[in-house]
Amino acid sequence: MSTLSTNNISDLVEHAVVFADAAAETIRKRRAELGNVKLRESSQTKSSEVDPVTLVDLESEKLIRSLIAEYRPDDFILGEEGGLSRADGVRVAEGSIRRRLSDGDALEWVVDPIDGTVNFLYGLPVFAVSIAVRSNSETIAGAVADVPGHRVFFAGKGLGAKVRDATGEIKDIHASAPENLAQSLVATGFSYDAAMRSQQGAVVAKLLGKCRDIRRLGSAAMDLCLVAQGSIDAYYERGIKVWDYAAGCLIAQEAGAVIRELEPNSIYPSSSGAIAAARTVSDEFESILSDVGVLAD
Ligand code: LIP
Repeated sequence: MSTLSTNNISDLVEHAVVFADAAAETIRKRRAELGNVKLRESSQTKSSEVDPVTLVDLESEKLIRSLIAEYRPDDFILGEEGGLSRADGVRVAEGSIRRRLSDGDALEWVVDPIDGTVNFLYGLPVFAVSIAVRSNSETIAGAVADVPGHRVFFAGKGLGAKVRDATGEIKDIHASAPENLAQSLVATGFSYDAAMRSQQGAVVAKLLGKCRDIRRLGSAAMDLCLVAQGSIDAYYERGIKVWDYAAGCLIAQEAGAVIRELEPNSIYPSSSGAIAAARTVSDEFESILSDVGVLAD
């Protein structure tokens, strides 16, 4: 459990919101400057031909890293594009970083500079900046900026979940309370690996008849924030990374949802993932996910 005081956690949340906001503003500006053609020309691929990284992903992470370095230079940052390093750039062996993080005497900032990069590339309005702060592997602060929506979701451990909307108004947010899974709107996502996507499609086929409907929005961070505000009743996904889900899981949990980080298992040997569900259907949801192989160990 985190030993940081509420004041410390509030301060971390406040800075995560400011940093996510700044990155979101840059992303909006740069997309307008580059336009579709130059944006595509600037993008490369990573784990597969359909896993893109754009120039703006890199610029966003560079900005966020610089802001964190100014605020807490001897913390560590795990970024989707830049990996794990000390915030101020001082070289530290990964083993030493892991020891300091597991000892809890340093904080880890987990950053996805653009979550939903494919949507960003195609101009679809569902992509976010996700910044989580973890102490000894426990997420204690998180902010997710909905870039097209000009709003920021945020939460601190034990402090509840909130959203600052496009007008600047701040509201508490709460997960939904559907009667049962058959009445629940479920969100999920799919891997960049074609074989895994086919497997995940077969799982969705089994699930579709057991819930109200399925949504595939393209950003884990946004899926989790929509669970937090009650717009999605339950979410699950395999094949995502900690930077995709860390902040969103805290926000959903602080909004009253039941969350679970998923370790690799026999069905998905190389894949972690996450689940977030309204409390009224979480047991039924996890039981169905187990039946269809998402949770099989
Ligand atoms: C994305 C996730 C999404 C998943 C996509 C992709 P990225 O993250 O947020 O839930 O379905 O395949 O992994 O790559 O845009 O940061």
